[in-house]
Amino acid sequence: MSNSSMVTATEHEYVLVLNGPNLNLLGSREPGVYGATTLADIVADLVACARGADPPLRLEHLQSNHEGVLVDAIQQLGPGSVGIIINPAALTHYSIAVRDALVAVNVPTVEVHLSNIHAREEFRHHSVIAPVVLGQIAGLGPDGYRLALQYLLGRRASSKANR
Ligand code: CA2
Repeated sequence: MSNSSMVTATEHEYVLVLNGPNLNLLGSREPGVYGATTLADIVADLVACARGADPPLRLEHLQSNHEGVLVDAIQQLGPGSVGIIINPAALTHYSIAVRDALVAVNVPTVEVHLSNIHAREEFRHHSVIAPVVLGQIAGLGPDGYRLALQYLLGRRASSKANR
């Protein structure tokens, strides 16, 4: 098998990255809370990190301001993925629909928040998503996404080693 076809053989593997309402505004408003990095910057960093993995993998990214669109993405793209990285944004605090979709697909999932939701207003302290995911990273800014990806890559490597 040539090198290029070996790479192709692994490129069907992908991590699903989902971002919820208003995260399309990153970098343009409220830099004091959410920083100056745009969502495109965050995704570009994740794509580079995923490509540099051994073996490389793809990223499927979706940002939506609509709960049902995110639920559809979890249902349709979740089952074929290596794992899910999700910043549900405000949906974190009340979306039973997103939570139920994550439970239904049963894929390793990491919840990410740019800000430390536990140090902010009381209504942000509770996540309805946290109990059904592997873990939550909050307050580390854009690095949280990369750390989540590195974690999922490590999980993929150890699950392959144990086959
Ligand atoms: O810290 C996070 O990542 C959040 O998920 C962000 C959500 C917020 O509702 C969560 O409590 C914590 C808000 C995303 C809105 O993003 C904006 C970005 C720039 C300007 C305005 C909103």
